[in-house]
Amino acid sequence: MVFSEATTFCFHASAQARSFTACFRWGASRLSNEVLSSGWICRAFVGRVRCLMQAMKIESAKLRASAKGLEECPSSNLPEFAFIGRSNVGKSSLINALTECKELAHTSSKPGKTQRINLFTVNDSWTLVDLPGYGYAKLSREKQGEFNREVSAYLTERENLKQVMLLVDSQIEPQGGDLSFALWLQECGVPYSVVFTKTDRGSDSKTANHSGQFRAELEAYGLEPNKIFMSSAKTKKGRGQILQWIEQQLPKKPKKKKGTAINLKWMK
Ligand SMILES: Nc1nc2c(ncn2[C@@H]2O[C@H](COP(=O)(O)OP(=O)(O)OP(=O)(O)O)[C@@H](O)[C@H]2O)c(=O)[nH]1
Ligand SMILES: [Mg+2]
Repeated sequence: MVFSEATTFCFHASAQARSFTACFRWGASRLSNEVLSSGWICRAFVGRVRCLMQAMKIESAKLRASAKGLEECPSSNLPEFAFIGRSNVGKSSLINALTECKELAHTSSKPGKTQRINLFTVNDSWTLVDLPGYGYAKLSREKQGEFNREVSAYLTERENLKQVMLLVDSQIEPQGGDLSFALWLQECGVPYSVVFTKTDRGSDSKTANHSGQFRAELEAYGLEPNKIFMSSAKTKKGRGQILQWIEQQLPKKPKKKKGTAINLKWMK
């Protein structure tokens, strides 16, 4: 092929390519306009996301035991999810928000309300555990020491403990006590996740700032929680994500086998 022929061919080819591209663009824009204007793709997408995000349905939640220490905790095969954190961080309130039972766990604006290991059975298949908080200055040294011993024994020796949810107040700057607790959990090999609480209380930027600082501190200490959640017991923010994640940690229920249809007509 000589130069001129080649140029003509190139011209035709590029003209064809342009018209093909134009055709394709036109077709694609018609298609996307129609699809979008009908709302079909949006609805399908949102529906799929909602379906994936659907929180576990809470059918029942009841107090199983209120134990002074590990020895008093009834033995159980159900997976346990224990809530720990500073006094007043919102452990009992979050348990009530998750189960949608306002008075399941006792809450108070005064710190030091929960003083026992409270076990709540949910859907007869898993357990939420409300623990006494740490760092309540007004508690006598003796009492605080007793709590620490009992809670530590529970956290390190309870065989069916699946995950510790370490609650951290999103409205205050990172506290040494919370970081030390995360460090201790990691050193003991106890699986844990972090849940920032009370996100409704301050502006989004304040919440993001404090939680960001805390995450940076975790990283600086080489701490790696399994998950990090943002939550509010008041607005129920994070409820869906926490429940969905808990559900993923539960043993899978065996699927019911479809029975073979038996034809009994021949017996007549
Ligand atoms: N605005 C707001 N207040 C909250 C939230 N969670 C808890 N609170 C309030 O914080 C206070 C303490 O809540 P609790 O759930 O009793 O805290 P706790 O961690 O169980 O406390 P202790 O049992 O003393 O360790 C109460 O006045 C709650 O109403 C929240 O998400 N938003
Ligand atoms: Mg409490």
